Amino acid sequence: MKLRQRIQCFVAAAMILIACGGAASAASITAVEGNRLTINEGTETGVSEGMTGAVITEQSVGGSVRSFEIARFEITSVGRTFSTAFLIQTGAGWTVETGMRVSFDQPSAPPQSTTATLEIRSNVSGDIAFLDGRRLGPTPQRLEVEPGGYQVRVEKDGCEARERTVQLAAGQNESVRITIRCGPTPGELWVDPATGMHFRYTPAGEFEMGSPASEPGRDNDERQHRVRITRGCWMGETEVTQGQWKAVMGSNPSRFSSCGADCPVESVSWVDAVKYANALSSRAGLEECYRISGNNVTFQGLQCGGYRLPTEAEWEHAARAGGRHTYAGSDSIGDVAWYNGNSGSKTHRVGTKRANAWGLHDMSGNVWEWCWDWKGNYPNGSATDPVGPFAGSFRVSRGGSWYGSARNGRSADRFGFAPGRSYYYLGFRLVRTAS
Ligand SMILES: [Ca+2]
Ligand SMILES: [Ca+2]
Repeated sequence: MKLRQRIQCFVAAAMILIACGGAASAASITAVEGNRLTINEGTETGVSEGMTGAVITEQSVGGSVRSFEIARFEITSVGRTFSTAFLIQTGAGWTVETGMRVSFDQPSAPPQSTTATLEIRSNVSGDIAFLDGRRLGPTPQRLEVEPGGYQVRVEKDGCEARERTVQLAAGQNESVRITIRCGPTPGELWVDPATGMHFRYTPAGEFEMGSPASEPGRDNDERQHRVRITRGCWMGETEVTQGQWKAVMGSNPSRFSSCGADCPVESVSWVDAVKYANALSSRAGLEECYRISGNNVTFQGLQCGGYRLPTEAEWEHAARAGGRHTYAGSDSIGDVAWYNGNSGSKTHRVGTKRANAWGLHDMSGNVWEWCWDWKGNYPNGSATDPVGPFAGSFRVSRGGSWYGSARNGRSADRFGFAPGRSYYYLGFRLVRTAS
């Protein structure tokens, strides 16, 4: 039994020699001097200092040749040829001689890595990677971690965050690529195929609604407070034009009809405006956002997929477009607005003043714009998707007009008109919740 074990050991050792690149049969002792051996193999065999092995001899046993280990050695130095110090073990009466073969024990495995390497990639730039909720920074990320299970998460504003679980073993080198789906980029253009009207993407986000106490010309109904808008929207690139109104409603109520089809429609009441929104939704095959019964209008809510008036908060969020300018896109009103200082007492073609950062024109000036909300006081504290009070006397209007002063063109300014009335400096723009 003991014999068989030794033979098996030799066979295993011979295979290692081959794996090391040397020929097993050629590894034999070329010189014996005291307790030092010289073996006819050099560094190219893959042997190295510290390795151990055995001296082998062969003997005929019962008609077949068998190998026996007769002594052990440890390699103390390696040269072109190398010497070994060997441990004399001659219990079986063997003497180590030149020509005897040697075998090597399985070389000790290279030191095992106790950590794993994790690489995190994604399909977008400007994102943030998290590992078990810990913020790492933008991808790609490469880090050494303890073996175990991890939650990898990638987030980006305007995108659906995604996460994945990875299981890592010691020494593992794992690359995780997370694909996140992003919505349109802020300011991206969408053209309604049914009407040809232009809309710009306004992303979900938080902003300071209202004006700082230091803002010249502010009114006391502009208390600054934090507002969160949870839905991205398609906001009209301009005010609704006379041409767009006439195409749907068949007539043109505008005082400044001689200004032309590209000038904003005005002299439309709030009730007219919501009727137009419903008519346009119907034409585009979208859900109608208002139930209209006489002057009684019920809003289907911000999840409605059709055209509607922006809420006052959506309007100001879009006007500010992530910035802090006094007017929509500038601190100098003449850059972005037709107001009483430059209008020549009339409306102007839409889109002839500079757009704000989200591609929206005439948010300040040209015509006031109806919003959904009843005019009321801002809430105490922050708000999420506010839609204004349940009831009131005036519907909010925003942005000032050709007729109004610069202070009415401020992004924070608020005004209100009775919903059944119409004025030649008051129009609107439409918005649609992005799906
Ligand atoms: Ca305007
Ligand atoms: Ca005001």
